[in-house]
This record gives sequence, C-alpha cells and structure tokens, in this order.
Amino acid sequence: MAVDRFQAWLAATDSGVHVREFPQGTRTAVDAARAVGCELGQIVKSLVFVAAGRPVVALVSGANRLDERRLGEVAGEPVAKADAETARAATGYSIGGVPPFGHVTAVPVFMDRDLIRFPVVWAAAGRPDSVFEIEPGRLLELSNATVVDLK
Ligand code: 5CA
Repeated sequence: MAVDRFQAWLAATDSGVHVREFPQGTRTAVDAARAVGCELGQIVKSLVFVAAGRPVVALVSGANRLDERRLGEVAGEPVAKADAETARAATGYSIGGVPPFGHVTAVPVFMDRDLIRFPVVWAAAGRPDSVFEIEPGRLLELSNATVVDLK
C-alpha cells in the first residue's frame, strides 16, 4: 500500500511526522479540512504538473487556485496538469493521496507562500484517507521546496 511506502520514508527520515487516518476520507482539500477540523487554507494540495516536459509538484494552500502562468515562470513552460498515470509514475502515489515529499523520483517541488502564515498545515500521507500535521518550515525542509507565489 502506498501509505506504507510513505510511512517507511517517514521512518527512514526520522521525520517526527505522525500519520492520521480518517475513515470519512481526505481525498479532496474540502474533505480533508472537514475531517481534520481545520481551515481550508491549512490543507496542502500536492498537485502534479508537467512543466517544460518534466513532472513537478506544486504545494498549494487548499484555499488557493494555482496560477499555471506563475508556475511556468519558475518551473518552465509549457505547463499542464499531469494525467493520473504520469502523477503516479513521478511520485509513486495516486491523485488524492500524493504527499508533499517522499516521492519515488526526484521531482522539483514548489511551495505556495500562503502556507507559511499558518502555525501548522496538513498534507496527504499517501492515501485518500490519511493526512499528517506539519509546521510549514519543516514542510519546506523535508520537501526541499522553492517558495513562490503560486496563486
Ligand atoms: N488528500 C487531499 C488533501 S491533502 C488531496 O490530495 N488533495 S489534492 O488537491 O492535492 O489532490 C486532488 C487534486 O488532484 C485535485 O485538486 C486536482 O487538481 C487533481 N486531480 C484530480 N483528478 C485528476 C485527474 N483525473 N487528472 C489529473 N489531476 C487530477
């Protein structure tokens, strides 16, 4: 199971991250915010795009809509949403559970600046019913992301 791969990555990294399962589901940002009981903006969407021919991951606040032009400026044009199979091959996880780090290939990660203003945020943990809480600074470290205005 993908959650086990993510759990293994967390353990190997000594991340201090604890995954929480929600039987009611966390497949979308709205689902996740409802399950956790946090603001929609505190949910980290891990969106897979293809930019200049290579997969990239954009970590976007659940309250924001990513501006593909902004992503293109930092990741390279043209930008298009990855299809489900491309997203899975690049990250090792299916859409709805893609985590912000611990991917099976070295995918460049870009992080929405708006996530930084929250004390903690919640991100997908490899499955559509599992998320974890993390401080934005730690998320930045573990994902090795570039912070940008993405909305
Ligand atoms: N677990 C939740 C909250 S952490 C989650 O993963 N949300 S998400 O926003 O990061 O992932 C769902 C996103 O995947 C959608 O917002 C949408 O942008 C994208 N998506 C959904 N279906 C497809 C599809 N068929 N092809 C490509 N992208 C898709």
